[in-house]
Amino acid sequence: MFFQKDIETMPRKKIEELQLERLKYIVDYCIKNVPFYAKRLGEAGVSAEKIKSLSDIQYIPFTNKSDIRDNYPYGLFGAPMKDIVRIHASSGTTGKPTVVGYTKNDINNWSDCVARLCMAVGVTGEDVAQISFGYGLFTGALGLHYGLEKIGCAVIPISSGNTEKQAMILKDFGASVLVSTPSYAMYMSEVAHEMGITNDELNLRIGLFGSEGCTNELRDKIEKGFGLFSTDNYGMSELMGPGVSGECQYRCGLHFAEDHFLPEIIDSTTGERKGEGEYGELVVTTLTKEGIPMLRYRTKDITKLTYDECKCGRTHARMDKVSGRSDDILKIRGVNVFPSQIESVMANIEGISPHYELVLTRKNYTDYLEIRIEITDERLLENYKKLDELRQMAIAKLKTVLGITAKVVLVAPKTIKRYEGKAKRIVDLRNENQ
Ligand code: DLL
Repeated sequence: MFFQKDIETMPRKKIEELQLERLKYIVDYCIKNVPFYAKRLGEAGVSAEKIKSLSDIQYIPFTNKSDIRDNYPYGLFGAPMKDIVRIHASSGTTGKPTVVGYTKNDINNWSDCVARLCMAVGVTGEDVAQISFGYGLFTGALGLHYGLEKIGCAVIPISSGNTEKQAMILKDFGASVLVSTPSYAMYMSEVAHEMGITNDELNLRIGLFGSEGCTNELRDKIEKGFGLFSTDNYGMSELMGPGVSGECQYRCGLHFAEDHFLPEIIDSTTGERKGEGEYGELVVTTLTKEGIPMLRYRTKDITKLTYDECKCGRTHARMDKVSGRSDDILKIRGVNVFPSQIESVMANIEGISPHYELVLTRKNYTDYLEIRIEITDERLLENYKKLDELRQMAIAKLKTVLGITAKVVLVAPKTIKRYEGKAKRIVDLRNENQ
């Protein structure tokens, strides 16, 4: 199903013409309305007139998160406060948050983009959607909320937290769509089953999961746990929030909203542009945003792009699931390891749950990785031989995939911390152990 079929299935050539026109417009808009960009683009010798083709984007300097922080809170806004109707911010773990603003047009475009990804997996106006993302400065909840309302869904704005109540409402209100992070959906299904709620008593059919990575293996477990079909959707506050890209029912890549965003892939070390199908850091230019336009924003997320038409008929570029963040790669004894690789290995071992934590330590200038992971059956703790066999098997499988030996610690069920939003799975103690 489509929300804006003409746009979503636009021939490639037309998309590129539209993007070129909008790229020129946004460069001009930035120069006229954001002093930071006027200076930067002036120094780089870039103006709208100089952009003759989409590849001329390479002459525009990158924008980094630090540029937004340095201009805290409103310095990069492109519209006066009288035209701003919403402010969000990303929860910076260190220092000040990254603040973003939206005009009425931005909110309208944002809800269109979200409505597209909801309809792409079959959400209709008959659905009842429980939004279990945290409402507030985080863009996840309100982003999905406006998009779902736009297609006529009945929205339950429960926010995150109080998981037993979430499970009760899920059942009593007959929610057919669940919106949350995948890790919270996993946790919620465990709690619901502990409360004696069976999938037959639920009306769930679709999960709209996003805001953090999720391997296909973990996705399968959540789908079985709740008896639903789910898609992954991607976004970030600096670009808009959710709605930047999302899967359709075929789940072969996340469709980019290319009429609003121009994606590129670069080598995160050299900044060189990479070709179709090559992995690298995603860089995005917003083509229509007025509140806080972004030119070549470095997302730090690692993925690749393809421009083939999808089986569903959509023609916009598709990005692969995010495999990690360029600043998230764990470099262990010289080997690059993505947490998602560890999750995939673990999910295929019988007897091990999807709840894990990666603890990094350093001794004598050497890095060590410890994987703490829950077993599914508590009784195994009394059978040392079996427990050790399971542990050895996990170590061997990890070694084959990662190329390094990790320490595996099997812990009792329900001892690893659960999260109601994005899960924090990495505990990095390396600087403390130095
Ligand atoms: O997480 C926006 C969002 C909300 C997207 C709800 C989808 C659903 P931020 O809090 O600014 O915004 O975090 C952005 O989260 O750079 C990625 O590293 C990560 N991320 C977001 N979606 C995905 C995803 C929202 N589907 C950062 N897969 C991004 C993997 C994701 N990582």
